[in-house]
Amino acid sequence: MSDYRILVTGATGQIGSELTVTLREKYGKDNVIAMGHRRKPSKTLEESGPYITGDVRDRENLEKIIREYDIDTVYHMAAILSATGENNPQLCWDVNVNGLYNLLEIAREKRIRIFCPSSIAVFGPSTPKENTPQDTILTPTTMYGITKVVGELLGEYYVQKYGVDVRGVRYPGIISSETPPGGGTTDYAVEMFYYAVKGEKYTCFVREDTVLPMMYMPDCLKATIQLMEADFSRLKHHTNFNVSGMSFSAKELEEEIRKYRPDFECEYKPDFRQKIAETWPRTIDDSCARQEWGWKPDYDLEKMVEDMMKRLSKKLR
Ligand code: VAH
Repeated sequence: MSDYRILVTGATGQIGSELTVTLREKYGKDNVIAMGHRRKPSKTLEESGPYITGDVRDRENLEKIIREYDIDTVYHMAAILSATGENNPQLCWDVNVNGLYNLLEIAREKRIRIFCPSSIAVFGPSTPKENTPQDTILTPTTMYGITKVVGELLGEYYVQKYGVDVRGVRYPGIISSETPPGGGTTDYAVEMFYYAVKGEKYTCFVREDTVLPMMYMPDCLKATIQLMEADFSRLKHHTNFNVSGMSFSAKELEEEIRKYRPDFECEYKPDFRQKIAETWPRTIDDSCARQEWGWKPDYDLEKMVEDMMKRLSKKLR
């Protein structure tokens, strides 16, 4: 066990839900407070430890929670993702920027540590698409991407100006079997599995030749916790580490899944999310994360699909 006192915001989300359970296994269930907002928590989440509802935009209530639960570390997973963010840019800004600002101000006063995820959505059409560097042009064209650039810069400002311990990684698309994603451009890479296992035809909302950086959930959780356990004084970057597990096209994913479901059918009907996907990189250079805190992914496309098909076949039986 440990003496960490952890709050996970966005604990009912795709990453937050599995991160909460993993942190509870590692640090003790009563040391990890899960906070959700609108989405109802799963039975697993509710039964695995303390669960509260809250809104990261409500600074007073956030301060009260951090005080009452004696929190010293926040994994700030609450966010409006790229596709939802384009349908409601004002809400996206309010949650992603004002929510983080509230936490940073509390962290400045109470000396708490913050993990705040960024995303490959910080890159835009003018960024090199292959082997995208750690330090490069950030001109995102989505409100979500803009809020993540602001988050990286605001977090770094609090590191330099106030010595607050703020860390983050630029998540690629995350694939998982427990909690479906909500409102992301990369959601097709999860939905395809569900349709294949249910024996239904899938209509993919990006083109078959769309290639994006992706990561399997076990690697996502490993990167998150590994960065938070690294020696902060050894980090050159703090809030914006490039990390990646693999890159593949929607067609390559379809073909890998078909090795397990030969009758699986997939058609491609790009919608507004195709335009978002086209502004993001195809492959990522994550050498800084590897050098500064020992990052190394465990899953590639084949290994991920094999594990996902096993888990979903059991879950959806
Ligand atoms: C999204 N899953 O699609 C998120 C992620 C890189 C993509 O940030 O918006």
